[in-house]
Amino acid sequence: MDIRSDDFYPTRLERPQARFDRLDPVIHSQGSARQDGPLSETELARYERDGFLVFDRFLDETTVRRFREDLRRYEDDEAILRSEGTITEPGKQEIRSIFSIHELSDRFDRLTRDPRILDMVHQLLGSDAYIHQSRINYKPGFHGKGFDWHSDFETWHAEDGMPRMRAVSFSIALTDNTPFNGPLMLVPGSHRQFIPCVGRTPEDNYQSSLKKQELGVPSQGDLNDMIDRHGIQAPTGPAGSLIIFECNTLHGSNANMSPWPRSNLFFVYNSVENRLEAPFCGNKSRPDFLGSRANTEALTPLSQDPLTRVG
Ligand code: 6CS
Ligand code: FE
Repeated sequence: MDIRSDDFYPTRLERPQARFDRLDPVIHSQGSARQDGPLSETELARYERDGFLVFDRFLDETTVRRFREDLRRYEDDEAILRSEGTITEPGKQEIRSIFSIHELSDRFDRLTRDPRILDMVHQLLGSDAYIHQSRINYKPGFHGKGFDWHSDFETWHAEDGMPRMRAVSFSIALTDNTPFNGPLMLVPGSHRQFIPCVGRTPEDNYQSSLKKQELGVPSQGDLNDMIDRHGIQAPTGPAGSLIIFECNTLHGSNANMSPWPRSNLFFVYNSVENRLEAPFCGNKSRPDFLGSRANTEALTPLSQDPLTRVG
């Protein structure tokens, strides 16, 4: 397949290619707009350096408990279990991920427009934003499988046609994340380079990749260099903690061998100036629950406290 002239990050290639420095800024707001938001200059500089930020107890216990109760209801909801956006663990009926969670639940939808979150999103992306993807990753005790090392941007670029690195993930822990239940691991500083990956993408790759990702995974040589140089961090913390990570930060997680389940909520915000194009791997677009095309209006912050309303 020929590489498109508007493809700044060629990947899924026939032959290995060297990694290269990203062509996009990490923080997109410029001039005085950089200071216009809740993140301090120290936090912004850390995000620029590491590609992620951690806030302990971002949501209080009562709020997290309500979200967790919602989760428990979804596990018994036949319609949700059967929906295309619900992914089960390989070879099992246990839930691995539920996508498009903000379209299933009013409470999650309101959280996407919480001004405390959206103000940070705007400060980082330097524009209005919309939800590109939302999901809950479950990791049941004993059975929860891991996620191999990857950059989300690599997949969103190749399989969804996200043109540039101008998106950010907000991950809120709905259970405690401990060293034992397969917490998110990140490679600090990895967001500054793009790693082209080898291998042509089959149509409907997502049907297997969401259970176990085989393509869009960097070579062991690249991973070795990057991780040797930068190390690994696995922020742990109580339920309610927030991790903000840049779309190109390498991350993964181990299986959950502990008896304690681990669930994290993810909202991915994309800049309205970075809406999806045709997938750069040349395939047809993935369904909307993975990469939103239908609903890309700029989100507006809710004025009342979005979480205290009963619903
Ligand atoms: O394919 C995707 O879009 C998803 N896959 C992974 C492993 N991480 C990000 C994203 O949810
Ligand atoms: Fe990911």
